[in-house]
Amino acid sequence: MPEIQRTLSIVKPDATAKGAAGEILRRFEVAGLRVIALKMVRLTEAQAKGFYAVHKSRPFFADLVRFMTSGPVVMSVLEGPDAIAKNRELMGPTDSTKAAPGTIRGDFGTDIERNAVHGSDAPETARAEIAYFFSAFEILAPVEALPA
Ligand code: FUP
Repeated sequence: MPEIQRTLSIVKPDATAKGAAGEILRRFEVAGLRVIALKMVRLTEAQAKGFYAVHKSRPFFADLVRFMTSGPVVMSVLEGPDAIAKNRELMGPTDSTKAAPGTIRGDFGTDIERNAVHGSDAPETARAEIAYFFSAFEILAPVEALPA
């Protein structure tokens, strides 16, 4: 039985600039991932630095923060069976130049930095990343639990 998981997705500034946010969310929904929280924001430098803190000593960090704050992003919480792996399968590999056509990064990314989307890589990081950007009040209860 697949585990029902939640994962954080970010449509990055390169993809929102291309007008691809709707198509990317559609791909999640078609694949059985339910959008249970959603917002469009422009990250501040502090928010982007905090989100990518694990990479702060890497040579690409400053560029990555500049890119992630260069325009709006569409952030969502996705829920569904094996949502973390499913999302990463839909995204394709980190380096867009190595991503197959039909994957989100293959279709909308440019390179390893401008790679269209972020997706959490494990249950613990998913929990931390969701809590970093969403309050509990912004995340919907399972639809099945809502009154008719
Ligand atoms: P991913 O889990 O696929 O998002 O990839 P990583 O956690 O390895 O990297 C996080 C982000 O750092 C990538 F989305 C893009 C950026 N990055 C670079 O810009 N250059 C690199 O060489 C590696 C990663």
